[in-house]
Amino acid sequence: LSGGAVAAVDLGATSGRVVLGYVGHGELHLTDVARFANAPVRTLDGLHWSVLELYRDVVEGLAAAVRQEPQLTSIGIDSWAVDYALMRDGRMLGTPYAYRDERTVPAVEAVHARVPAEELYAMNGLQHLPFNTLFQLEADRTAGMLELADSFLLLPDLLGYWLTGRSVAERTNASTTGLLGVESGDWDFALAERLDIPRGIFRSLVDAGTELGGLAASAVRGVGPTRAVVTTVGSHDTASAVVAIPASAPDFAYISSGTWSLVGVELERPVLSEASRLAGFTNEGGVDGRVRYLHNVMGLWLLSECVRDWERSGESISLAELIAQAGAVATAVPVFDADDEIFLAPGGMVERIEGWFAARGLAAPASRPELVRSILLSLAEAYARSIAAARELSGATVSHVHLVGGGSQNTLLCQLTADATGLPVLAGPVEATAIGNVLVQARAQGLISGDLEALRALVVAAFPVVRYEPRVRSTASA
Ligand code: LFR
Repeated sequence: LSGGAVAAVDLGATSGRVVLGYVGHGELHLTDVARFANAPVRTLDGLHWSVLELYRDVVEGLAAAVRQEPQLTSIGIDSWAVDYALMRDGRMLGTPYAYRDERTVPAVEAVHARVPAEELYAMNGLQHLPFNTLFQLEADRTAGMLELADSFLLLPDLLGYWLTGRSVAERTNASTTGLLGVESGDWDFALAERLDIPRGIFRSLVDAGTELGGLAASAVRGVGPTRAVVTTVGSHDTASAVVAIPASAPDFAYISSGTWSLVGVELERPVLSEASRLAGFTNEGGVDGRVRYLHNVMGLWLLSECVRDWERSGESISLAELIAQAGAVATAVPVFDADDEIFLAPGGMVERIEGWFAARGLAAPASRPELVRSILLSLAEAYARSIAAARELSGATVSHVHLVGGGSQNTLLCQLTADATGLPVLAGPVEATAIGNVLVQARAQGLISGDLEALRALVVAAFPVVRYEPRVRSTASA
């Protein structure tokens, strides 16, 4: 084992980053090389990702990484899940849609008419989310776009293809399409056939930790000469985040808290019971064949969309100040269902939250600090519900909660989560996704070795957590 430097490209729904990771000789540290904004663009035909802009930002970030670290050995890419580009003869057909686009509303019905939700769950093990790739592909099919395509590439696979010329389907992210067999871990061609999705559009699956190769000449023109190769990682951001949970014992639940909050446990085997389906639990594919048994909670999206509303009216908002004010609220605030699908689409979030209370004849939070506190409390309660359900449905033992990602810096959210779950919350690292990305490619390149527990031991040593004790014992801990 030699030690060395790798670059993690980590793309989120609101921002992306390129990070250098130094790994080996017992060392693990990260430094930021580039950060850039990301936001969907609404055009006449819906909500899209500006993927060319993203690719340019990635290439510029990698150029900076290579300048800073000429001995860079590897590059890994992760992003949010489910979204993809349709391709033909290696060219992108049109601009990828963003998963919050509403075009899948009729597609969900059309898919369920062919394959009932119960049957789908038995095959793909996924929580029903209207934006899962199979519903998006149905929308493309009815729009006549699918028949033009010879393949589809999930976004990290698209960027990997543009960098190297090799097109594959990395398995953790493929597990979010709804077209991967939950038991087999392979494309479910029988399901695809029932949905009139042609077999030919599926690329070969590869595991996280597969070397794709060096940069294509077109990429070298932007990045500069480098010996670095592109290596697949858990290209679903949540899969990378779960790799980097600083766990030293197996009895933990996790919350990967960013735009979304992904709440659950790690399992060896999927849980496919009817109760699990009804509770909205997903069995996504993890690195090293683990199962990410979790529930999607709406997440800090609720807060960031409110902030966007306020900023739209010309105010400049300090998030830290907002949270401090919410922390100082001494009265009880009302709680809403942070899982409600009405919060999925962008825009008008303050109104939608107020509308949620109004529709039930309840009083909405009376002031802005109360609204912010209500959002965080509603999230914490949704976390507690999901953790309780995950334990019950899977039989997993849970003695503490790891909270990673952006939300781990929100001290109020962490404390409310400890209170609501009745369990100690260990917060951090904030950059879990980038760390998981770094570790998996570093292992594939022989800079480190070991199973996920060994990788997590490196995170424990390098990134101290902040511990929050529950202030009130709730029954959830019983
Ligand atoms: C988190 C995430 C979730 C996925 C959602 C949409 O960033 O990847 O895991 O359900 O985004 O892709």
